[in-house]
Amino acid sequence: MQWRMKNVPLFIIATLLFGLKTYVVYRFMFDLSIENPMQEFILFFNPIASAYLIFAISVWMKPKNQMKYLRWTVLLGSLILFLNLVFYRNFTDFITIPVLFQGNNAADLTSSFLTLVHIEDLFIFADVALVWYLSKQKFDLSVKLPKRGKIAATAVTFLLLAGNVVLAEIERPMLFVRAFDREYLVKNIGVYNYHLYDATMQTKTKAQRVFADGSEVSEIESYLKETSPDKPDKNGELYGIAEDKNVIFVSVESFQNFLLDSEVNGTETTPFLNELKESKDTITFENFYHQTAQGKTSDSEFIVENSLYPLGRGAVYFTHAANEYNALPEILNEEGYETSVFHANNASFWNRDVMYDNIGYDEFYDEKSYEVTPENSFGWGLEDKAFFEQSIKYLQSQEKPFYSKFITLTHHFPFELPEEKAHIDKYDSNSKTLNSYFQTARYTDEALEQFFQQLKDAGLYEDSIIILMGDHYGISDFHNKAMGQFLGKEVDPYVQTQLQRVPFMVHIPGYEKGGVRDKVVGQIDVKPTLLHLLGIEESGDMTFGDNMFAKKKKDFVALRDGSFVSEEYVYTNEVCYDRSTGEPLSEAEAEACQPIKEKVTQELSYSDNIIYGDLFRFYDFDKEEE
Ligand code: GP9
Ligand code: MN
Repeated sequence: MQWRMKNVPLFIIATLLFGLKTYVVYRFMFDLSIENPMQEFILFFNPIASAYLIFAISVWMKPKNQMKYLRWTVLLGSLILFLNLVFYRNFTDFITIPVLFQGNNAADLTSSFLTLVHIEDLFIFADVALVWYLSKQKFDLSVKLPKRGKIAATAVTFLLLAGNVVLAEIERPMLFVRAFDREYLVKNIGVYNYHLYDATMQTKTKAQRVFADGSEVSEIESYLKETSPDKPDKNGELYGIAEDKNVIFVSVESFQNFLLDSEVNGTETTPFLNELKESKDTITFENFYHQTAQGKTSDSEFIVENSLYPLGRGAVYFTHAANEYNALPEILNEEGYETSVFHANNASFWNRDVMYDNIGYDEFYDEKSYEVTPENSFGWGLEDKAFFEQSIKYLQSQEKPFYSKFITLTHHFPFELPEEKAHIDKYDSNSKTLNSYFQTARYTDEALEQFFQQLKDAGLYEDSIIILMGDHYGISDFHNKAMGQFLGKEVDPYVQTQLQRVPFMVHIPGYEKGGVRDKVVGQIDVKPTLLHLLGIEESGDMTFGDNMFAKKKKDFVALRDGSFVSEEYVYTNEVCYDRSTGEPLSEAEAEACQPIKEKVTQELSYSDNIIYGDLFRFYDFDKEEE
């Protein structure tokens, strides 16, 4: 029998047309980065899977309804794609439900809508026209299947979807839990399924919020008052030393403490940071812990900005970006600071564009603010040296005093560096990751040295304080064998916990009494510490951390998995270690860890409740102290 259009049901035609169309739009009209053949395949596969999911439902309908359903869904789907494209042209991002309801975004879009629409966008509706045309013909393109046929057609939907999910998880493990970046989501599951995902997340968050009331807030407030009695500490050490100065905060990617003072084949890894550590105008905390979880850099940002803990699952920057916070940039804005972030990556990575907006940053200099060329980029993108160099002009344009956060990128897993840019040997072990780790760390050390010089040349140095902080570990426990070889000792859970220390340095030009401090502190303490140095009194704030210079400071640093470090103990994997010797304590001695362990569990859950219930909306941060 001769093949005729009439033999192919319309839902199959629509699937093919709509799927292929979507692929072409992803590939040629969006600007998605495709890094390998697997990504290319997923990008091709997911629109077909989504299209089939949408259209195959029609087999359960009456023939007449089938046509109607196909007509309207193909139109609706195309509209969704088109609106996302328009939104993308403006924001290099995809639409999310909360963003739709954010006044400024919508206003921004309506005013520029026409300039964002291109004539070739008509292509997005070509299949719509065809499906409408075919659906109105005399010959019948509907399907009449027996029940078994309907079930089989639906089973294919699940097979395709499962295939898509499996491929996405292989390409980007934990994609659905951690989310990372909307661009990753869209590349892996397509724009339609991405909207389903977004809606599910949104509903979940909303539901938790709805059931919360303000009753728990005062309990948390009393707990915090009790555990940190010295806040604010106006007569304390260094209060207001940086009053009215600019703050340049550098979040140094994947930088662990053990890099400082380390050597590879007799060459120092971080000569600049080592020198800084020894200098009189720098205070270094050698027992400073990162407290991040799955949200990695974004978690470290969240902790620093809010002095709240990150969530155990997912990235708060993604899951609770619309909450009420009393974040550092908001406080500083009120104090007359101009606040900004510099980071040469996609604005939507970790949902930063949305979160930054909510917590009050005045500007975000993302990838689009930089000139990225093949010569000055590799791995994750723009190299740190070019990043700092190109940032200076923007920094100069800031109104003083300013608070500017820089997030470096070169020293990021997999720590790759073009050979001619490496100024230290690779380490030699069974871990390629650890071997290269020193080279990119050295590169970033050089970039920081140049940055200090550039700040001096630009006349920005004298009136600023510069804070350097490692965001989280770079070498996971997967590399413990190689790490053990490097450290010359086995990496047991105690050592593993101690490896979570990252640099924290406060550089105050002209200060003479710097040095290394051994107090146990963490990222949770950064916000109160900064406000203390700037002489900003926030008596009504709710923070889980303390000013690091306070005499009476909370006596432990809690890690997100429930481990903790106190002056005397390190507790992890249910074992209590003597912090000074690293030896596990006997059962009787280990009792000493119990009360701290309880506090840690309590604190983490209080912090979680604040985030899940959006509890700060019930709290008045400006209320007068009684
Ligand atoms: C991405 C950069 C790295 O923009 O901050 O994020 P990470 O993978 O370290 O969380
Ligand atoms: Mn990071």
